[in-house]
Amino acid sequence: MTTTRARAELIAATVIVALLVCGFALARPGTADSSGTVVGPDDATVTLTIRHSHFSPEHLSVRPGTLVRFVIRNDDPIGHEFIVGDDGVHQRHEAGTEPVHPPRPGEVSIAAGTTAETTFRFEGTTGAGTVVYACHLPGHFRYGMSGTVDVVNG
Ligand SMILES: [Cu+2]
Repeated sequence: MTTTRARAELIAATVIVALLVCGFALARPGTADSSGTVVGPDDATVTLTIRHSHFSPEHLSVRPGTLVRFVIRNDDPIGHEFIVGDDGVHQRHEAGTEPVHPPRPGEVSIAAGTTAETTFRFEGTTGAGTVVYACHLPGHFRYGMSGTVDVVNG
């Protein structure tokens, strides 16, 4: 009888620990994937992969005000860049002639086979909206090397 009770208590304790671990994993901020996870409002890290001149994932959702650290792994045998920002930023880079970018918030070059990172804060002042990230090396944006970030309230 004592053994049965002890076993029942052990099972109950195991279930509680399992639930706590699952709850922690679900509530844990700072991670994101392409499955529709909303990043933020706490600071977060998003990992992007470049392959065949495309970003993966190509879509993210972020809460306003979130500071996102982008870690971008370039699996291609050629260099790329990661530029995130408003329309003006993209127009400047698409028309620009900078072959390599010094590290600026939201702008980084990623040499072939390397990983680079940059941070960007998605401000909430304009409310909900869409922010684009892209590579503006010649022809890459037109080829489809871009993605979108939905800045979502709530
Ligand atoms: Cu590119």
